Amino acid sequence: MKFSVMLAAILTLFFVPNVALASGSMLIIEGMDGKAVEFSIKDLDALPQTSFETSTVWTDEDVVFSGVSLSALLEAAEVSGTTLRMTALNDYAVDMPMSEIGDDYPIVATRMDGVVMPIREKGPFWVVFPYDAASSFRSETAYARSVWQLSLLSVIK
Ligand SMILES: Nc1nc2c(c(=O)[nH]1)N[C@H]1C(S)=C(S)[C@@H](COP(=O)(O)O)O[C@H]1N2
Ligand SMILES: [Mo]
Repeated sequence: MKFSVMLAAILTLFFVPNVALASGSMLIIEGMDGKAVEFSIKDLDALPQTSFETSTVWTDEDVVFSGVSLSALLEAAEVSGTTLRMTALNDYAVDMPMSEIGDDYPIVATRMDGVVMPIREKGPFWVVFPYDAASSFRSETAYARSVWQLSLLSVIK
């Protein structure tokens, strides 16, 4: 076996079990001034973690989402404003008034049931609400804001 192939195999074995599947993707956060900060899943892991268990319209069973609350993330990125645009890898985008962001919801989930989510399972970053906690979270508005494959958060106003 070529050394480079062997090295690649060893690195794969070493990293795959946890965050490697998702670690290629970065979440970009852009402020009104156009300044952008990139967060890897490891960067998100270093911030205070929030989690909740809930049913969803996307899963058969209740699941536990964990990650960083959107408010904590925006604070860490030092951005503020009145309207947040959330954009996905497929260019789906939705705007959310920042006044409707709670302390604990939505969260940018990095894991479902403790496991990182590959792109094909709506990861690696998925904006989710505690849907069971209030009927307002089971609304078309909240579903439209449940952006999976999140790639960019930008303050537009
Ligand atoms: N990445 C991404 N997230 C998305 C969407 C999308 O097209 N792409 N659609 C949104 C809208 S408008 C709604 S109502 C729900 C729809 O989820 P469903 O397509 O599984 O019914 O996901 C939201 N999140
Ligand atoms: Mo929707």
